[in-house]
Amino acid sequence: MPDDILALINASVVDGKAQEAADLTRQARGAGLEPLVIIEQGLRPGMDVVGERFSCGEAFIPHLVLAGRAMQAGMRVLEPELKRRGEGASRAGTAVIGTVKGDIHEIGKSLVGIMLTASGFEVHDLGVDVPVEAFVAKIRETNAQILGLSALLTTTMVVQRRIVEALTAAGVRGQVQVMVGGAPVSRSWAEEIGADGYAEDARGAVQEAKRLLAGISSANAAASHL
Ligand code: B1M
Repeated sequence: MPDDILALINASVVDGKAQEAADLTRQARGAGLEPLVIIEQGLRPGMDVVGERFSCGEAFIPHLVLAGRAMQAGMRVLEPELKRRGEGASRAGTAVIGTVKGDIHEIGKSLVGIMLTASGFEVHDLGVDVPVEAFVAKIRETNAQILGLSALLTTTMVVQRRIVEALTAAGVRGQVQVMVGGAPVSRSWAEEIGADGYAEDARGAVQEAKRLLAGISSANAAASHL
C-alpha cells in the first residue's frame, strides 16, 4: 500500500494534476506515511521525471509549470503539520532564505524553508528572483545567523558569489553564515565562492544550518574565555 500510493503521487506530479496530488497526499498521511517520506519518495521524484523529459525534448515549459503546481499542492497539505512541529521545538536560530536574482525556481527553496521552520528556525523567506541588495538589507534588519541561497540554474549560481562579495562590502559578512544549495551547486562551488556551508537537499540543509550554528556558539564561547 505505501509503495502504491507513493507511485500514484509521483504520477500525479508527472501528469501535473494538482488536485489529485493534494488528495493522494492527504490519503498517504491518513495511512500513516511520514511527511518527509511523502515528499522525498512521492512528490519530488515526479519533478525529476518531468525535468528529464524536458531535457530530452519530451516535455515543455507548460509541463514544468503544471508539475510544479502539483508538487506545491501536495506540499501545502503537509506544510501546516511540519510548521506545527517547529513550534514545539526549541528555538534554533534565525535564517534568511531566497532564490537568487534571475532565478524563479521556488519549490526547493520553499521546502528548505519549511524544513528549517519545522526544526525550530525563525525563517524569513524573501521569495524568488531576489536582488543581491535585498539579502544584505534583510541580514542587517534581522541579524539572522544563517543566510540560505538557492540557485537552480548554472547561469544564476554566479549570483551566489556576488551575494557573498556584497555581504563583505557591506561589512556584515562576519555576522552571518552563508549556506548555498540547488541542483547545479556543489560543496566545491561553495568553497570556491567563500560560502560557509552547502547542502544537497532540504534534510541536509537543516543539518548544515545546525552545524553552522554550533560553530558560531563554540566560537562565541571561546571568545568569552579570552
Ligand atoms: Co526549470 N530548469 N527552468 N523550471 N526546472 C530545471 C532546473 C532544469 C534542470 C530542467 C532541465 O533542463 N532538465 C533546467 C536547468 C538547467 C541548468 O541550468 N543546469 C531548467 C531550465 C533550463 C529552466 C528555464 C531556463 C527553461 C526555459 O525557460 N527555457 C526556465 C528558467 C526560469 C528562470 O528561473 N529564470 C525554467 C523555468 C521553470 C518553471 C518556472 C517552468 C518551473 C519552476 C516552477 C516553480 O518553481 N514554481 C521549472 C521546474 C519545475 C524545473 C524542474 C523540472 C524541477 C525543479 C523543482 O522544483 N524540483 C527542474 C529539473 C529538476 O530539478 N529535475 C528544472 C523539485 C525541488 C524539490 O527540488 O529545486 O532541486 P530542487 O531543490 C532541492 C535541492 O536542489 C536542494 O534541496 C531541495 C529540496 O530537496 N536545494 C537546496 C534547493 N535549494 C537549496 C538551498 C539550500 C540547500 C539545498 O541551502 C540554502
